[in-house]
Amino acid sequence: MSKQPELQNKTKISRRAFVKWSAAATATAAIAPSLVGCSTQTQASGEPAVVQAGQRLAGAEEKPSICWHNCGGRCQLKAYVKDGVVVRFGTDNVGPDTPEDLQARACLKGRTQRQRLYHPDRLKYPMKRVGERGSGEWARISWEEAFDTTAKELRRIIDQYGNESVYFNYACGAYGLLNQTNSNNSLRRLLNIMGGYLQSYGNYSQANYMYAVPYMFGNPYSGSSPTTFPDAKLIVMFGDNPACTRVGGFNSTYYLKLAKQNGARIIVIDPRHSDTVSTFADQWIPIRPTTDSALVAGMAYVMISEGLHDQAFLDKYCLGFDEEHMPEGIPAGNSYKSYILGESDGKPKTPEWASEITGIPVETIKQLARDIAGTKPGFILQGRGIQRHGNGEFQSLAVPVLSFMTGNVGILGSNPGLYEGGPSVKTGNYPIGTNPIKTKISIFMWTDAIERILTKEQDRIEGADKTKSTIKMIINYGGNTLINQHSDSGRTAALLKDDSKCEFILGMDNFMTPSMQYCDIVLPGVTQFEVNDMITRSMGHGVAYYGQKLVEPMFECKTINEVGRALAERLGVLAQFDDGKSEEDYLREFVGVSQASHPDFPSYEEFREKGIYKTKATKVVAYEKFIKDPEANPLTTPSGKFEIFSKDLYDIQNPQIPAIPKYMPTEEGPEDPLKEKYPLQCIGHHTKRRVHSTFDNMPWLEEAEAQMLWMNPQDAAARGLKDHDMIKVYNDRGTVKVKVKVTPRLIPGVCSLPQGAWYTPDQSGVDVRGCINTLTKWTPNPLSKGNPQHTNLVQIEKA
Ligand SMILES: Nc1nc2c(c(=O)[nH]1)N[C@H]1C(S)=C(S)[C@@H](COP(=O)(O)OP(=O)(O)OC[C@H]3O[C@@H](n4cnc5c(=O)[nH]c(N)nc54)[C@H](O)[C@@H]3O)O[C@H]1N2
Ligand SMILES: Nc1nc2c(c(=O)[nH]1)N[C@H]1C(S)=C(S)[C@@H](COP(=O)(O)OP(=O)(O)OC[C@H]3O[C@@H](n4cnc5c(=O)[nH]c(N)nc54)[C@H](O)[C@@H]3O)O[C@H]1N2
Ligand code: SF4
Ligand SMILES: [Mo]
Repeated sequence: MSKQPELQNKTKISRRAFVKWSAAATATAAIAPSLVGCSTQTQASGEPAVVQAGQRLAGAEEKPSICWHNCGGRCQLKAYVKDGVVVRFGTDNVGPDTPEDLQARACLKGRTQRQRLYHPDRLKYPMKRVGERGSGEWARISWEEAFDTTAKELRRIIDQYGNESVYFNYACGAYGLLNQTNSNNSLRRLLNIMGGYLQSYGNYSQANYMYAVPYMFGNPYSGSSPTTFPDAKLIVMFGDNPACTRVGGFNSTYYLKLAKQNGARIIVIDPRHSDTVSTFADQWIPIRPTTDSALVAGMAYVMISEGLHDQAFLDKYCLGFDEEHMPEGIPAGNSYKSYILGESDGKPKTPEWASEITGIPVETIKQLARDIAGTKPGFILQGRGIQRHGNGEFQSLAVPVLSFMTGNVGILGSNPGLYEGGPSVKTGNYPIGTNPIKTKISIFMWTDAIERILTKEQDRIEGADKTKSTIKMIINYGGNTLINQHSDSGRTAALLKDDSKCEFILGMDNFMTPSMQYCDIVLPGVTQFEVNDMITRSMGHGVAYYGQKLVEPMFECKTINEVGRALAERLGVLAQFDDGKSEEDYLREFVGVSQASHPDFPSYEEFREKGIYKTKATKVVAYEKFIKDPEANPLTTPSGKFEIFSKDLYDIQNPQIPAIPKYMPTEEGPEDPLKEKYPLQCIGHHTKRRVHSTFDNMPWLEEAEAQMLWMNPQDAAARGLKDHDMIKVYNDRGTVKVKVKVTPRLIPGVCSLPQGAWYTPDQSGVDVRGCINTLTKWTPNPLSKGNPQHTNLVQIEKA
C-alpha cells in the first residue's frame, strides 16, 4: 500500500534543511531558486509547486533509502517509487526532532540523488580500453570477457611479481556494509584467499592528524561529542567548517545552533569566511594557512606572561610543558615553555612574532588568549583542514595545547582540541578474512610505490623493511584517487599512461570519472538505490540505516559481490570464497550484532521497513575518567599523561620533526622564497555542492554553486580581475582555467579552489574544469608520510 508522500505535508517539507542550506548559501552567493524554493514558488498555473509535486506523487510508495557517500553526514533518504521509478527523494521526517532525538535530514546533495541515479552518463556496460591508457578510447565488452581478462591478469601478476604487487587504491565512494568501497568488500576477501595484497595505513582525510595525535594522547583518541556544544561557554574552531562538511555527523551544526542560543561565543579560525563563520560565528579570525601552531604559540606566550594558564592542570596531567616535567635524560631547553619563551632558540614567541607569521593583528592574538583562558568550559576543536598541510602533524598537535593550558579537558562543555567524537551503533562487517601480507605503505605514497621500492627507513612503510615489488596491479572501486583526488593529477596521469609500470588497473564506478579513464577494464557499478544494504554513523547519536532496493540494477550494472564471486569462480577458489550466505543472510547477521549490543534495536523486518535506528543522543566528555582519576586511568602514552613533549618524536632526531608542537615553516608555505614566483597560497576547501568529486556532474548542484576559485578583491584588483572573469591558475606542476569568485570572504594572499572538480585537461594539458590536484604535489609529510594537499603556491592571471 502506498504511504503519504512527505511532500504533501507542506509545512514539514525539509524546513530545517532549507534553512540550513539557504542560511549557508545566501552569504555565499545567490542560490538557484529552483533548488530551494520548492515549497514557496508559485508555478504558472498559480498552484504552489509543492502541491503540484504532491499530486504527481500521489500513489507513490515510500521506501527507506540511504545516502552512503563519504561526507560526515550519512542521512536517511526516503524514496517515492511509482511504477518502478523513483519519482522523488525526501528525507527523515519522523520522530520528535528534539536535541535528544534529531531527525537525520539529508542535505541538498542527498535530495539530488535522483539526478545521479538516472544520469544519462551512468556507466552502462563493461568496457576495455583499446587505445593508450588515458586516451579515452573504449570498446564495449561482455561481462564474461571482463571477468576472464581480470582473472587472467590477476593470476599472471601474482605469479610474476608476488602478492605485494597488488594494491587497492583509497576509495570512499560508498559506505554500504555489503558494498563498501574502502575496506571490507568481496574483492579484498578474494585477494586474501589468493595470498593477500599490499596494505596501506592512513587516509586522505586526516593522515597527518592520525599519525601525530597518538604521540600526545596514546590510543584511542577521540574528542567530546557535538551534543555537548550547548554546554560550552566558548567554542573555538580551528579550520573546521561543519556547516558544509558535516564532519560531526548530520547533526553537528544543530548543536552549534543550540550552543549559540545558550549564549556560547563561537570563534572560527579560518583563512576563509566559511559558511560556518557566516552562520554561527561571533568572531572570525582569518589566518594564513599552515600557521595555526604559530598562533597557538603566540597565545601561549600571552597566557604565560600574564599568568593566565592553568599550571595545576599542566602539572598533574601533562608531560613536557615546562622543564620541571620532562622525561628523564632530555637536555634542558626542550620543553614547550622554553620554546615559547625563546630560551632554546633566542626567539620568544611573542604575539608580535605570531602576528608576523599568521597575519593576525597583535591585539587580536592577545585578546583571543585572554578570552580562551578566561572562559570555561571551552570547547576547543579542530577540523581536518588545518592538518592537510605540509606541516599538518604539528598543526594538529598545537591545538590541544590550548586546552591543556586552560584546563579545558574532562569537564562537560570542554574538548581537548581534537575532532568531535561520539557513540556509534555496533554492526557486523562483511568478512574478508586475514591478509597474509603485512607490509603497509602510507596511503598517499602509492604513486611512489609504482615507481620504486619503498623502505621503512625512508618511507616509513610498516611491517617490513622494504616492499618486495613495485605496484603492478591496482583495483580502483568507488574512488577517484587514481587521478582526481590524489596530488599532481598531470604527473599521476603520465605515470599511469606507461603501462609497463603499473600493468593492470581494474575500475568500477557509476560514471566515467577521470580515474576510470585510466583503467584498463571499467565495470558499471550499482548505486545504493539498486541494492539492499545498511550503513552506520556516529557522533552524538549512533545511527544505523537500512536502504531498500528501490529499482532493479540499471543497464548491465552489477554489485561488487557479483564481481568477487565471478572472479573467485574463474580463479578456482569459489569453494573458499563462498560461505553459503546470501546478501540477506549477511544483513540479518549484521542486524543480529546490533541487537546484541543495543537492546532496543528492532527486529530485522521492522528495521528494514523503518530504515532507521537511532540511539538516544548522549553527551560524551572526552577524557573524563582520566581527569577524575589519572592514576587509576592512565593514558597509553609512555608517561600515562598528555605528552606535549614526546620522547618518541625526539628520538627520531630529524630537524623536520619536532618533539613539541612548534611552528614549522613548510615548503610552499607563506615563508617559502618560491612566493616571489608564485605569490598566492592556494587551498582547496571541501564544498557543500559535492562530496569530493562525487556529484560534480550534477547540473542542479552546479547551478547552486558553480565551480570557481575564491579570491580576495585586493588580489583580484592587482591582477585586473573582475568577479566571474576566466582566469589561469598555475605553478610548475600545471595550469587550471576556471572562473574567479572575487570575494572578501578570503584573506589577501590566499585563494581557494574547491576540491573535487573533475580533472579535464585540454589538448595542451590545461585543466578546464577547476581540479585543484592539477596544482598539488606528491611530496609526503615528514612524519606521517601523509598528504599536504592544502599547501600550494600559485600565480593567477586573466585567461
Ligand atoms: N587537493 C585535495 N585533494 C583531496 C582533498 C583535498 O582536500 N584537497 N581531500 C581528500 C580527502 S579528505 C578524501 S576523503 C579523498 C576522497 O577521494 P575519493 O575516495 O576518490 O572520493 P570521491 O572523489 O568522492 O570518489 C568516489 C567515487 O566513487 C564513486 N561512487 C559513489 N558512489 C558509488 C557507488 O555506490 N558505487 C560505486 N561503484 N562507485 C560509487 C563516485 O562516482 C566517485 O567517482 O580526496 C582527497 N583529495
Ligand atoms: N560537502 C562536503 N562535505 C564533506 C566532504 C566533501 O567533500 N563535501 N568531505 C568529507 C571528508 S572525507 C572529509 S575528510 C571532511 C573534510 O573536512 P575538512 O578537512 O575539515 O574540510 P576542509 O574544507 O578541507 O577544511 C576545513 C576548513 O579549514 C580551512 N583551512 C584550510 N587550511 C587551513 C589552515 O591552515 N588553518 C586554518 N585555521 N584553517 C584552514 C578551510 O578554509 C576550510 O574552511 O569533510 C567531509 N564532509
Ligand atoms: S551528502 Fe552527506 S549530508 Fe548530504 S544527504 Fe548525503 S550523507 Fe547526508
Ligand atoms: Mo576525507
